[in-house]
Amino acid sequence: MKLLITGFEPFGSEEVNPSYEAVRRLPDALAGAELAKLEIPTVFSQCGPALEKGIRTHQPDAVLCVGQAGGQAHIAVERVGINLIDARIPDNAGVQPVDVPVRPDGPAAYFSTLPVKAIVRRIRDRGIPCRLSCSAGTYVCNCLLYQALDIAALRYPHIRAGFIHVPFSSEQAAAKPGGTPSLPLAVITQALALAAEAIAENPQDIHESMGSIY
Ligand code: PCA
Repeated sequence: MKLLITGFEPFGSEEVNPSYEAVRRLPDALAGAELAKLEIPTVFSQCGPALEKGIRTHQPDAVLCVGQAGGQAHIAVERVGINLIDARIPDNAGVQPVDVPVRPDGPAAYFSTLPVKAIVRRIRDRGIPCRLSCSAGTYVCNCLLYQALDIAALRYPHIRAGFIHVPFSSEQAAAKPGGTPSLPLAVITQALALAAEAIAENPQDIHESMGSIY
């Protein structure tokens, strides 16, 4: 199985993005999966085309996009991408769209087609905090998740796709106020490797309760 795994370039006031820092530290192959890695611009108009170019180049069986969710203390496996952009800050091209669709006339939302619960279970079983999430927000990460699923639905129906948000790395948080949630970069990298293995091993998702009431 070939997995295209992507991380984002730094954005906002950050000098690194732990998503790509972890992605680029992954091996080129691990249990059952060959990995192709790609850095994606944190730009609304460029992220989808950059991903589709990577799909054309690498012809993967599955796509896992990864982004930074500063302020969270856990790995978040995203379940849904929505057709909405509402940017809190400008993207790296200086553009800040508010209340516009990712694709006009596109469906309201897509569910991740990765085995999201199998990924959560595998990461948690190794003692790394991880949760299933029902919202990837309304910034560039959700925009990329939506487009990954849209591209797959329209042009690459055999490709499974989805998204994981990771916290600040501890190395990055060291320069921030005390108490800023983070995980060491090595742990984030290990979590992504476990996610890749879960994707390779689970053509179908597992079924166990992971819902939330908020
Ligand atoms: N995180 C942002 C965009 C790029 C990234 O790494 C987000 O959560 O939307």
